[in-house]
Amino acid sequence: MRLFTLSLEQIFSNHFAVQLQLAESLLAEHSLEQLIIFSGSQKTLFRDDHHFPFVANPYFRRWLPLSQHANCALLIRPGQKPQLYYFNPADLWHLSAGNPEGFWVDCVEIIEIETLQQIGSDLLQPERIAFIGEEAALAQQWGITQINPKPLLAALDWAAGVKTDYELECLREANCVAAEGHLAAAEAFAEGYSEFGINLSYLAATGQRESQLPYGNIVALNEHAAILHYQQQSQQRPEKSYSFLLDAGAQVQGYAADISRSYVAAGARKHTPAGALYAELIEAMEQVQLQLCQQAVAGQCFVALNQRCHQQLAEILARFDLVRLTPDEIVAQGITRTFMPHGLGHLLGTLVHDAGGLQADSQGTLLAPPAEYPMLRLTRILQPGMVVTIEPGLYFIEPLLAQLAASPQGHAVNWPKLDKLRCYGGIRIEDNIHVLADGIENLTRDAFADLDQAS
Ligand SMILES: [Mn+2]
Repeated sequence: MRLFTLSLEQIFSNHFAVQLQLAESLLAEHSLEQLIIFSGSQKTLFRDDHHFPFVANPYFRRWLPLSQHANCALLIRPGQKPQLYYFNPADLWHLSAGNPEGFWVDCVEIIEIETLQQIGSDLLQPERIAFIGEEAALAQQWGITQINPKPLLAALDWAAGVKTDYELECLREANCVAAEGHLAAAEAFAEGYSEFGINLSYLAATGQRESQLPYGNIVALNEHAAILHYQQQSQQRPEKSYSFLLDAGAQVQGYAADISRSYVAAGARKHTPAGALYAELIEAMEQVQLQLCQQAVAGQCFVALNQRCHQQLAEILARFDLVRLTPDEIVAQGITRTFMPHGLGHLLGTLVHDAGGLQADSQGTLLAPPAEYPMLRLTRILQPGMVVTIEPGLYFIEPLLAQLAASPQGHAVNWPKLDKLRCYGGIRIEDNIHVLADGIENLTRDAFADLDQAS
């Protein structure tokens, strides 16, 4: 596994200073004295005493690498060192939070607490404090009225689109961890494992528990690959193996990787025309994906890039004789949307679908996606320092194919050919791209290349 190449203390303290400067200027702008960011509280199941897995909220994770720490609060007081209320009560049942230690501790003044009341009683002039977190009732108990003020969140979401060096390093490392998992999963697929078994191989290779993943792994064999967010993991090995789609990430210091790969089963590829065709489609989609990645440079409008993706998808549909129209006609008639109903990509950070992707400005003006592509999660112009996913797809989704068949465009589809692909489900290839002023850094391909060199 790759280690951080820069001193973490150094790049973290720079990152922290950037967050602090932004927060202080926003407080001044909004006539607020202080800002408190709460990590979150543990949630229990209804009428049960078991907890759901805890994950600190994404705003808190942007400040401190304490994803697993509930009931902590960061208090920003302009001109002074931020205070961290570090929840660390004696607990007979659970492992305690432990001594605060690591590369981040020097950036904050740490106050260890055993109850949350200790925070409330410390707060002066709560009416001049803004609270960020899910626990509105708690903030109200503390006398705070400015809870998750929209203009403040919009400004923070907007700024979070551009990553600091520390964040980039976390995202690189998350890609390295996820890439190891992807290689192990591909091997497990080749050996005929079930979805469940493939997922276990992935978790073991990445050293993550399921609750530490940034999102539930999508481990889809055969026709399951047509379900965009397929959430089950069958323990049955399918009778016949056609294809495998894996959309799985990793989390490092609270930052997410989000990687997808598609594979054809070796037997299907060798012995059936549909398998060979599906393999060629993966190859064609990979070429499209790589081209789109190269175009994710600063100044590029992501809506236009999404449009280009549909144009290229239409070329594939025409070239492989799946739709008997010209590429322009295929796009104009909306047919590509049947085969790729999701957007080309999204911002990536402490959230897998990072906030702020649909903002026109730091005030939070909505920049809605075009009506034809309502699922597009990113409409901004790309800037240096952004990290985005590029994830074109080509799926054979039963309900959408049924709609297409029943529509006037249905006659243009080469159904006999397409029908043979249904059991393959679909294709998605997804990399994480760091946008540069004059090019890109492909965090995902670099991570795979590192592993390749190491082996
Ligand atoms: Mn994604």
